[in-house]
Amino acid sequence: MFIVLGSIIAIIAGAVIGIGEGFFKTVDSYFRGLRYSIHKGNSLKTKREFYEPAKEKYFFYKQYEDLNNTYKSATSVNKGKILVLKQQLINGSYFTFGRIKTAQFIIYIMGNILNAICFFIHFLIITIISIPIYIVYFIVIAMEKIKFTRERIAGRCPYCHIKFDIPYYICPSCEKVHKRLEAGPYGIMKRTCECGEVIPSTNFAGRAKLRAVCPRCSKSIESKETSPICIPIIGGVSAGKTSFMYSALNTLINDLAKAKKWNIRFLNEKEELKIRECLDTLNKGILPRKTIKQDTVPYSVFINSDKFRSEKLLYMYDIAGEYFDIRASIRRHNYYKYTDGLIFIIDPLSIEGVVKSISENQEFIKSSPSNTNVNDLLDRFILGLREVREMKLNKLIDIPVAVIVNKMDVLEGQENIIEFLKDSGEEKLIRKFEHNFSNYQFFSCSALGHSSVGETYKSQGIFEPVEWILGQINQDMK
Ligand SMILES: Nc1nc2c(ncn2[C@@H]2O[C@H](COP(=O)(O)OP(=O)(O)O)[C@@H](O)[C@H]2O)c(=O)[nH]1
Ligand SMILES: [Mg+2]
Ligand SMILES: [Zn+2]
Ligand SMILES: [Zn+2]
Repeated sequence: MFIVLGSIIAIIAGAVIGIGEGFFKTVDSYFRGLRYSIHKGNSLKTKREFYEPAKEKYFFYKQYEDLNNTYKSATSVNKGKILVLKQQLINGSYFTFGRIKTAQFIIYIMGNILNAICFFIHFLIITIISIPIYIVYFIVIAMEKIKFTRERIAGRCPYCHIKFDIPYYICPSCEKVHKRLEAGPYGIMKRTCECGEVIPSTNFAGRAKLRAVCPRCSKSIESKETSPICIPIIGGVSAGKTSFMYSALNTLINDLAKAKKWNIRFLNEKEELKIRECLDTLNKGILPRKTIKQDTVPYSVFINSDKFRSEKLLYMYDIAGEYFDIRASIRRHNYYKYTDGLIFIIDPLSIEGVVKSISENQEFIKSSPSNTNVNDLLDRFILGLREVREMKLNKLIDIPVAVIVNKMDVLEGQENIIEFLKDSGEEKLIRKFEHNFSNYQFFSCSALGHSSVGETYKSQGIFEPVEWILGQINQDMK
């Protein structure tokens, strides 16, 4: 009887001590959890999704990862304490039994409650600090998104022709590549590169001033986050595509820009030299050399005006005529996916109905008539374009097309180009445009104005199609 009573008293006495011990032991668990979990370095999320060579900000992802880990660690610390107590139980007295069981119970209950409370306080503190950061973050990304959409800012690689939102940017100090230089876990308006250099990470902060490369081919990208306008020039071999492009650039730089009060700026010195050389070629009366297949690097100029929302970067693609001989090679050209307008050059000297009437003419022979059948070429091109843009046959393609009949100096006295084509038996060609494009217009021009070498060029009818196509592509340019 006394033994039982003694045991009960011992257990109760143990339990009283155990309560204190339990309380005492639970107090520091959360803080130990904190110590185990909070450490420098990157969050798992950025390691998985970004992996940029930059220093991560604590208050973006990491603070919540640390919160979770702290809670988990604190729970484990409590479990550990319960286990340690269990080991003391072996061969223990009633007193020890009462003390340990109670302490374990208290740790179990109080530990969880205390952890939950600490978790909540911890959560509140980091959330109060984080909210303003997230608000700024969302405002910044929304403003950038709005700017990019409104001003139609995008990236195009002039070499491998992929499109992207922003290119890869290079740290000016250590040359490390930042693949996603945008507001995020590394900073909102700016970030610190691994090397310590602070670099802007938004358009507003001046990111576009940094050196950039194409995400796919790593070639240098100089488009500077402007609004691209891509216009390929389509037509058979010797139709006069290159001649037209030179003339179009000349007209744009010297006449159109003046008439519309646009400012023209070159991409870089190399591009300026290339374009100036073309214009020189024209003025000296040298015929353009044959375009080779490797040449599909566009000619590009920046166009700006007070009226524009943003500067535009015009890319004109002078494509070798052979590319249109096979549909598969049309399909392979990525830029058709994002083409803003098309210039389709027709050589009237390749039209059967025309050839019959003037084949004796000396000028005709000198003007290297294209020997590509323009109808077949157009069929292949339209099919290829539909394939690239994944468009059904019954839907009209909504890219504006300037259909330009070139070399009109050889065929004098033709006022109305549509009538001329009809009279030459090419009504079907007109129908093909009508049945496939929702916005097209016919023009006639003479890209060189002559066919003989040595004469300075006197182009005719270049201004109108260039003005028209730019105006159709972008309201700003009307
Ligand atoms: N008469 C005349 N001939 C032209 C004109 N434009 C181009 N040509 C002739 O067409 C040839 C091919 O021109 P090019 O621009 O190289 O054609 P591409 O193969 O389509 O790029 C030139 O060498 C000229 O002989 C033009 O306006 N008038
Ligand atoms: Mg050419
Ligand atoms: Zn590229
Ligand atoms: Zn760096």
